[in-house]
Amino acid sequence: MDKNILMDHRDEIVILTINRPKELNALNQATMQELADAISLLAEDQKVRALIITGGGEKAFVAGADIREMADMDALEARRWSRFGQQVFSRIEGLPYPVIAAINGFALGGGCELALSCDIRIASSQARFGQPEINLGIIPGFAGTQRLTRLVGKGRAKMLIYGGDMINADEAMAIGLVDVVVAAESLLDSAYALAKKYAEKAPLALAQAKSAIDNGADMEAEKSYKFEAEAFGLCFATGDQKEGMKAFLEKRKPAFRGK
Ligand code: CO8
Repeated sequence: MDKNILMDHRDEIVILTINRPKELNALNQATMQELADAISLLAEDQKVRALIITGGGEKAFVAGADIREMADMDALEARRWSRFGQQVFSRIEGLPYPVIAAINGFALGGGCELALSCDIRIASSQARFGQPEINLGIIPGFAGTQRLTRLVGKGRAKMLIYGGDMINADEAMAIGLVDVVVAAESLLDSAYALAKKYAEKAPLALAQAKSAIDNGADMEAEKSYKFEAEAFGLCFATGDQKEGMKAFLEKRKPAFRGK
């Protein structure tokens, strides 16, 4: 069987490639299952400090869920498929370290939704974004109606979802859908440099920051401040906090150990 997900471990950073280039990396159920299995392995791996997700080949990050496979689904199958994809993407979002989408081409439908489940989106200037589901008579089903709205606001999410048009990388940057745009040839190096930078920080503190930002966003303000205070307090139960502050006072670089 072809392997549709490739994983390249480079020290403490993993580059995960969705690799069905002939189908523009469209997510069929077999690929989604492979992705789920890969994420389970990554969630268990104590050595990983950052994950980069990208697409195989020149043209696409991921051009969506596999239309050929969905064409004959009934409503129950479609709902099951939607829930499965949502759960896999939520597990990506919940990984306790930074996840960077390195968007090398088309990020459409489920591909845009995959990018939305990552912490940070770096796009090649050749990338194209969109939620074209409406053109197929459906709506985004891997949490795109929710994550896109939270990220870019209702009006812009509705324009993308109602219109089904593609936008380029600069337009995506202007609405906050991507965080950085770089030349195609430097995409992976830029993503790797960012991953490396984060990997050198205190991993437990970084995980608490991620949890506070992601969980707090859905809470009422005062509750989210309390949540932050809990996360802040937890940092003081780590050796890394002692080391970070001691190193500052001793005017040296901290040596974080993730403990
Ligand atoms: N699914 C299946 N196959 C695809 C997909 C896809 N999403 N995208 C591209 N392909 C295939 C093409 O069929 C083609 O295959 P073949 O060579 O066998 O004909 C091959 O990839 C190359 O594609 P094109 O020849 O079309 O390449 P172009 O450069 O001409 O066009 C586009 C590139 C513009 C990206 C075009 O391929 C396209 O419009 N693709 C579909 C994009 C799309 O509509 N995506 C959204 C899909 S729906 C979705 O993602 C819903 C997610 C939530 C699911 C919830 C569960 C119910």
